[in-house]
Amino acid sequence: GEAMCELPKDKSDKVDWKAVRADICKLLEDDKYEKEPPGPVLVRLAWHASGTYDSATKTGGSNGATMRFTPESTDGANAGLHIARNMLAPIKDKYPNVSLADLWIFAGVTAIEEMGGPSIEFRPGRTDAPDASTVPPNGRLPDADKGQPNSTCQHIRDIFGRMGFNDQEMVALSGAHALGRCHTDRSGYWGPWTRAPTTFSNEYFRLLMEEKWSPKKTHEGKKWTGPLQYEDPTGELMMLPSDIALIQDKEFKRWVEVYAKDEDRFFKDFARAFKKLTELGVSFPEDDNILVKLKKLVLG
Ligand code: DDH
Repeated sequence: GEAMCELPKDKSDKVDWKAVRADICKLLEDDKYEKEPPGPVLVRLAWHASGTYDSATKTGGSNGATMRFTPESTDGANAGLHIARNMLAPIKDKYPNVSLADLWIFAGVTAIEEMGGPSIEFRPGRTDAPDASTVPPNGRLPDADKGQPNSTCQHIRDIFGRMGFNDQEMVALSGAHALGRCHTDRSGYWGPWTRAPTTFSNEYFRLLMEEKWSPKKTHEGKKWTGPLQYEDPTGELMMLPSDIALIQDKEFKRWVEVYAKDEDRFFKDFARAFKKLTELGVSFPEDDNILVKLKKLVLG
């Protein structure tokens, strides 16, 4: 009968997600972080937890919360993300039925929405790997200057293609750089992309199209000795070589133009792509239920 087809209920069924959300919102507004609100780094945590996915081997991705383990925790690309993980630890303690893997993604999604971005459908169901046996190898996340000067676009396509994204999705996802900033002690780069780094908008695309970007030469009156990055004429805003690559490639630039002109379109495409990103390699109970029902239909 019907009961036999029912799968064991996930622990996340017992979670009051509204209450979890309220606690994430409290964190986002905590005066303790007045200087640098947590929203952007929480988005980056969700993205880096997910961006290790390899569609060929079906390894990596947000399931497992493997960034707790080495070598992933020490991947240079993840420098500074312990800050985001530590911020969320008390919320995990308060809601033991929430997996860390779900919490990292839910925090990112909540942060995007609270910073004025699109609503993104969130589905719980990720589980935490008990040990390091499923940790993906380091080096799967994009590098801001790999392939300079001629094959940065190839690098972007290699990395995001491996996850299963097309050009349009790659550009849409890059729009997250409306948020946050680079920290010299994390990535070696410096500065924010936009003047409103805690507001989710299409500002990143508008700045890419409208500003004149040139290699950064000085910083606070001294010679810039960091890696190649670009600055606007005021020197206050920045772009990475991988950001500039999006206006150097005809196919990428087409989408930069679309999103610079049409914020609604950007929000729609970003929401879809971010959901896809954060669900790579995750199997949800409801998907399994559909399979069980289909099998029942076919096999009787
Ligand atoms: Fe990013 N990103 N990112 N990024 N990212 C950095 C910061 C932030 C690249 C490099 C960097 C995405 C794509 C790329 C966010 C979201 C997303 C920093 C600075 C570097 C470097 C880190 C630091 O110093 O603190 C590169 C390269 C790519 C690429 O596509 C080629 C994507 C797809 C997203 C996303 O969310 C979908 C956010 C948010 C930040 C700001 C973090 C902060 O602390 O502020």
